Amino acid sequence: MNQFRIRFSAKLACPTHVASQFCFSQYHFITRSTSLNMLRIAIQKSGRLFEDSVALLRDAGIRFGNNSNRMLRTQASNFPLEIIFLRDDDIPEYVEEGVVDAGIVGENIVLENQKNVRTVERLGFGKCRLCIALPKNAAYNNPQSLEGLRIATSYTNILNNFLQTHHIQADVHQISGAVEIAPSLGLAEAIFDIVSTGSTLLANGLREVETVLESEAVLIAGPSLPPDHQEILDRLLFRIHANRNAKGHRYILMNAPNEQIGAITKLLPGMKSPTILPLALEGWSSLHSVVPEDIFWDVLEQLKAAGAQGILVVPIERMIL
Ligand code: PRT
Ligand code: ZN
Repeated sequence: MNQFRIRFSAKLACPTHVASQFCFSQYHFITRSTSLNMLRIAIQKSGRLFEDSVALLRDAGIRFGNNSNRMLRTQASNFPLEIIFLRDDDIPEYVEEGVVDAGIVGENIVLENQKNVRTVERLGFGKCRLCIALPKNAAYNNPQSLEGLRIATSYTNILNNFLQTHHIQADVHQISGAVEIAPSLGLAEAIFDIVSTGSTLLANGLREVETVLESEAVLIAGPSLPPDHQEILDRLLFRIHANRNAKGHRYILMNAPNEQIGAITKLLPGMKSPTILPLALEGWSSLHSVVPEDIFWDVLEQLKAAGAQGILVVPIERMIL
């Protein structure tokens, strides 16, 4: 074990040996990322973000083994990427320290942990909101209704920011789990926690009164990466963007009488302009274009009304703008 490893072994958290000088678990053998000529990315080891994080990388064409045998790191076979599996709460610190170059984690964790990291990309999964909730019959008009209340939460930094912004004095109680039961136990009059469907609040007789943060999974990176690592991150981002663009669009092909081409072309947003090819049938053409998913059905109806026939809609695998 070299000195570098020993220095980090005391600093980084392992789930079972937090800040232990004498722990020799695999966590403590993760050295600074700069020593490797590849990008090192941390994703959640298990939990709500694990599957989507793995899918994001695999959809980007990156091949690696899964962590079904509870391994802590793996190397991609076809891209200069090493994947480290961590608890989500530890990811911002590992990124700040430069032990990993990048990480995928909930924005709620990034804002709460207050580490020196930059958000490179919002990823569109792991969506949830951080809300204040009160017992369902408690009065609430505006944030000032929270004055003097005891509020239970695991997100004290985000909550304190919100209270300060609204000049509210409240008693913030930090608890690490099962926040929803705090009011029924008489520990607090309000809670501040993650809500997704709202069913947990409902089951505990609570109602959401204020949304403080809309969160989703984000890709974070250290404040400045070595140029070769930044270049690999840019390549990864390029692939993520190509997939996202493709998912948001459909490729559309149709036949139309030549006299309708002008009207139909006006309806097709396309990437530049539609491709128009003559059909073997005199007076007819085939038009090809790309249509954004969110306006797709409206455009389809208008195309039909404008005389398009034999309309085919095809999913796009990758789209580079
Ligand atoms: O083991 P590790 O520390 O890595 O994971 P964890 O247990 O701390 O986190 P995990 O896997 O539960 O969540 C990871 C991330 O997913 C969170 O940090 C959020 O960014 C995001 N996320 C999305 C959620 C939810 N949805 C969610 N519903 N995180 C937690 N919840 C919990 C919430 O705490 C509450 O208990 O689900 C309950 C509420 O859900 P509803 O649907 O009843 O409203
Ligand atoms: Zn966690």
